[in-house]
Amino acid sequence: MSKSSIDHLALFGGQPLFEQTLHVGKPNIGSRARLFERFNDMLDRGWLTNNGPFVRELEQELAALTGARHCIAMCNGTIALEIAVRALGLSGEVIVPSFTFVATAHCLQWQEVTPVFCDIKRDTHSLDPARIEQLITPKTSGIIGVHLWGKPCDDEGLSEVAAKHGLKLFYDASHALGVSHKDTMIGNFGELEVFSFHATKFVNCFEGGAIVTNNDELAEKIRLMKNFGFAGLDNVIYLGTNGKMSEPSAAMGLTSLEGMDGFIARNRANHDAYRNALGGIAGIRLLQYNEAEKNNYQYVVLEIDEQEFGLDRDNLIRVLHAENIRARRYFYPGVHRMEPYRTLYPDAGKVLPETLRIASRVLSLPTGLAVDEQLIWEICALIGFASENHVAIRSKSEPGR
Ligand code: T4K
Repeated sequence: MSKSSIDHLALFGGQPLFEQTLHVGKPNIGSRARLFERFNDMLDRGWLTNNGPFVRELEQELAALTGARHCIAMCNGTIALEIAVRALGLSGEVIVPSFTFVATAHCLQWQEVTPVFCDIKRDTHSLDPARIEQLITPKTSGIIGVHLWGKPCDDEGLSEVAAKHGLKLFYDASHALGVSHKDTMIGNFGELEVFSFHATKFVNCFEGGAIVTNNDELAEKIRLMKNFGFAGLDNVIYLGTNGKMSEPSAAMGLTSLEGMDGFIARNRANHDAYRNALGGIAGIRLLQYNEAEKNNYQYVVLEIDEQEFGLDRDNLIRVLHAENIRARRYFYPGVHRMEPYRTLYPDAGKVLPETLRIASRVLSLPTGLAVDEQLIWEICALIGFASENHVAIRSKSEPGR
């Protein structure tokens, strides 16, 4: 159903465009038959966790996919980040973006290491190496870059600053499975890289994560740390935790990986469809991927310029949500404006102008198997309609403005 008058908008009492809610990240299941086959194998074997055969197979598959020497599967991406911080011996202060999922900072603060928030680049939404040096103090021990939206960080720039100041550098690659940078797969940059396989990631383990590294010694240490520090049956040699991935999670991960090429093809087709359908609408920038590299296209990210579009991002979100399109304001408002950071570091925002600008403009749209070209045209037609009718929408939703 298309809208020909603003009274047809669900925001003003009209019928929603979609009966069923469209989410940004509906899980990709892959082949149910293969998944249940794996569950049956697992139950027959009676081996449910603790470095089981599915976990080992998943680790091999991920190492092969990334080309890295070691992959250690974990119960989720957040624990993997915490273990990475611990294994690298980070302490004092670590430089991170504020424009990321909160876990990137929590993995530090949880261990009483101070996250120092650094601004990002306008074009990539990832750490700006040029702004790092001014934040370095004698307490700084490392940098965590985030390949946000699956767009690789400026590794050259970050490595240079890290090397110059003797800092450890690693990456939160939660969004970047299957992505390459300068023809090298993500998984091979920094000291190590961390993936997340949460249900909403395009390859998922229900809950899951992994650390990938080319450093043999580090890999050994991480393996021990995620298993309480056990080096043998009765022999604990490190302070460790329980970061193990279970067999059902690995079974899901293997099944999901088998479907990966298909998921990427669909995400890519969706991204192309959004680009075509949004092309004529002023004030919208669709974040692009570098077509010379491998991408997973798992996020469709828009920046809304209020002046040109007519509505600000939050007003557009209200229109979309009413029509059952659950667009998200990832990663608003920026981690430095969430607790405990806003209380602990109230001045952090002073050096984050780009973060504040982007956080007020960004929105993610539904993609994956839940949408197709037809749905995308309908979503984009609605966005175009909202822009064309911005004056009426604003006066009806904010009388007096
Ligand atoms: N670093 C970065 C950069 C990250 O993005 C993340 C996680 C991490 C670290 C930490 O990794 P993990 O410890 O999570 O492995 C979601 C995910 O929970 C989170 O994993 C992810 N990033 C973040 C970007 O997104 P929410 O708060 O958006 O989740 P939720 O429950 O609102 O789900 C999103 C949409 O998906 C909803 O509209 C509903 C739909 N959905 C969700 C689930 C769980 C489904 O349709 N089915 C489902 O099973 O955080």
